[in-house]
Amino acid sequence: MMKSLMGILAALPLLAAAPALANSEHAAHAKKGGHAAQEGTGKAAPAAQKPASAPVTKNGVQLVDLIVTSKGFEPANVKVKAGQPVRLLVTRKTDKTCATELVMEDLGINQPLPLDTPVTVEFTPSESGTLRYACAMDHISGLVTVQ
Ligand SMILES: [Cu+2]
Repeated sequence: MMKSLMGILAALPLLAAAPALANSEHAAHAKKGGHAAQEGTGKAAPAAQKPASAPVTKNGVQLVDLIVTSKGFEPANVKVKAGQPVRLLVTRKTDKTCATELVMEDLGINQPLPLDTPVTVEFTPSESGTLRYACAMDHISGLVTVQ
């Protein structure tokens, strides 16, 4: 009885040290991975470049302004809360890209984006996750991160 207990106690410092090592390795790996992901793919990944920005909430509706520029949808990644209505106000400000509509397949949304005209896209995300939207040909895309 005493001996096995001693064995467990002796093992504890090892166990305690292991997660710390694993964490620092993981962090380094994640940093490397993120960097490589940005440089590696030739295809633009606008969602990875900017941190998600939080929307303004008014009368229980999460208001998100999106503009379409030559760089794509800006911001390309927005963060919203699940279970609360979201209203995207999308204004296309360039005629030089093919992003003339916003298609969000997950929600069956296909919203034309007339030039220089704000249009609203409304939905209520039911669960946390990532909603992707893009132009009709899926060249230019953005993300709504639901938490
Ligand atoms: Cu396109």
